[in-house]
Amino acid sequence: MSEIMLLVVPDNLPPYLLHQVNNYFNAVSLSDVINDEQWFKQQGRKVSAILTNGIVGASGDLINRMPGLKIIASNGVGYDAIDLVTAQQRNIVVTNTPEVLNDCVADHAMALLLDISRRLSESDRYLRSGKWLTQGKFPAGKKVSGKACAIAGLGNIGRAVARRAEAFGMQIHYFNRTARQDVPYTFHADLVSLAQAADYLVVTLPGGAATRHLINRQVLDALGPDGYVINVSRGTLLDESALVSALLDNRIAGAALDVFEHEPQVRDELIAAENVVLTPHIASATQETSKAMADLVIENLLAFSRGQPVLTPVNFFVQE
Ligand code: 8YV
Repeated sequence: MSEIMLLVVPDNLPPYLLHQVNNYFNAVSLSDVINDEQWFKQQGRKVSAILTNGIVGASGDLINRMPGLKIIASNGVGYDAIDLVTAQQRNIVVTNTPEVLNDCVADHAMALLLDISRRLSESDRYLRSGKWLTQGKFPAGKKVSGKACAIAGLGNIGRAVARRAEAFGMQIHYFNRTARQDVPYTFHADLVSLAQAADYLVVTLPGGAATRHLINRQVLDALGPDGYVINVSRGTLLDESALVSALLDNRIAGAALDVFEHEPQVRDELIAAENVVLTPHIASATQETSKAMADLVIENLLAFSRGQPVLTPVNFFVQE
């Protein structure tokens, strides 16, 4: 067991990760000490590592309560909830879990896309509630194959979505900070132009202040009454009020969402709407990928504890 004192920020670590953490480190749960000033005074300086995830992250206040902090290891690819400015000022290494979740997040994006378009969840509700017996055949959905899939953010996850959409014979359009030379897809320099070209607008841009509400009323109107929006990134990307009014006014055809502005709160209007598919932030959450993410978190922390370079540091200067 490493001598490192590790503060675990989330309450709900996946069981395998929790097991590994307790196996390798002297771990303390934040919820046990959060209001214990005495603990922070006496023990806080011994904490050299924080384990967190993409949702709860680590605030500047929390980071600054631990003068001996050297590493923040996050169980997730997105690090928008971690105060990188404070981490950088304090020379704290931040690690995340890139690559290992690309396939599952992209699979989930396609599952959402197929579900909202072919009305799978809605038809499931229809059957279970007995309406097939009383009201007859369920209304037709929309064909997916051959349509335009527009991807907002062609990073690793966006490209994994594009490869899957290609297999459905879809035309791929994308928006990215810069045009990519290594893909045959159609580049759009802005999101309105991307949405105009889209039957399905799949959001895979990173979260954070710089991308907040990029998918706004203007973009949704450009998507139009036959277009669907699918979000597997962060709820902050989508202006949810604009989304709700676009859905209620039928200015877009539907939305399939894995992420929300105020998780785990989800707006009543979204829950009530039939042309919406909702999943509780599970895009990466398969048994295989959860394990791969957990293993990477532990490898990063073990490397740090041995004085070796961490495997997947967040690059403070290239924030895609
Ligand atoms: C995780 C995520 O579920 O990778 C991310 O950024 O949002 C998800 O894969 C989240 O970090 C909770 O562990």
